[in-house]
Amino acid sequence: MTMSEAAMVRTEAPVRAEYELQLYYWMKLIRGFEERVSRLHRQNKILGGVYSGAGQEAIVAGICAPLQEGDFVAPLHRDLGVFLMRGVEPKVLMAQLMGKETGLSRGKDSFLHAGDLSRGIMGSTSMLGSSLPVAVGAALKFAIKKENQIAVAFFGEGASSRGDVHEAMNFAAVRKLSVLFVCENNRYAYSTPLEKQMAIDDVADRAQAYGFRGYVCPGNDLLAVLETSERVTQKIRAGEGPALIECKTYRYHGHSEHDPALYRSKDELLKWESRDPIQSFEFYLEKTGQDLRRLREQTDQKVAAILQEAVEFAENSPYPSPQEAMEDLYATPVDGRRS
Ligand SMILES: Cc1ncc(C[n+]2csc(CCOP(=O)(O)OP(=O)(O)O)c2C)c(N)n1
Repeated sequence: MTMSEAAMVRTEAPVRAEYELQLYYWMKLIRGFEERVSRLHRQNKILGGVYSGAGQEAIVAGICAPLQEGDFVAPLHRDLGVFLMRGVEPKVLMAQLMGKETGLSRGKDSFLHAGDLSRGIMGSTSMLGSSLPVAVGAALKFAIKKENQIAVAFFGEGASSRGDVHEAMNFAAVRKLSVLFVCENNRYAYSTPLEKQMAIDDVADRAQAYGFRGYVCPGNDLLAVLETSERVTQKIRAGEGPALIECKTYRYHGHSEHDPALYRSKDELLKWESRDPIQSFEFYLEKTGQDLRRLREQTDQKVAAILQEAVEFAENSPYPSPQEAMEDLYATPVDGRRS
């Protein structure tokens, strides 16, 4: 069963249990992928920077789970899990990260600006917050064409202090567009702690100023994120206009793999690691009667096999030919002429 099929029938109890197991698998796959990429980065096999989202998997899984085919997503630089959950094959994503011809941009870029418009995944630019107006534009298209899809824009609390973010939220509210803004508040924007760039506690409070609802939820708690995103996406799809979900979380690694994150204490990291999204969800699954040891073993084996295949595929893929540098630079005119 695909994620969106499961989402449609998720209210029936046995299906719901199956759905939760699938989300467990997704979180494990995303964590495994993140950790493998960090290792490959140390082996100098990854093109460009690596911005690990380890520790933030419950947000990606919980927000993406109720999405449907045709919805639009604008992920953050830390969201490779969004690519996986929206259907990009792990091996293609790995090839993208290694700059290989078989990757999404056929070797022209690192992960940072990767996108896949065939799956409604917007590639971000380096400017923080710049993808939010694009997501709002996608929602404007849905409104004009009377399509019942939604656009999801992920951003960090650091980006929330940027002008683009405010313009995007204001416009989305004025036009009552179907946009879900998702703030992954991991307490640091590079080395800048929350308190040094925001005079309020919750980014979600900002929504009210534009005329829509902001929700705060514990971002390491998959069930809490899921419950909020299911409820809120339903409202958005029903035409109630935009909403903001702020998920409180923490990134385990530094801003990127070259950042040892000496600006935060070991104690702080330890506290957040003790609220690990995967372990917390395992605790829940065990309480619901799952044989956790078996489940963990099976899932780890499945994830390891997928990752192995992805790495082998990417490593064995060629780098692009020089000619490739001249391809896909401009949109092909409708009549097919290039001049
Ligand atoms: C407009 C702009 N300013 C600064 C930067 C440099 N920069 C890249 S990521 C980052 C921190 C982002 O923090 P946040 O938005 O909270 O997301 P996080 O990385 O914590 O997930 C900064 C300052 C940038 N890319 N764009």
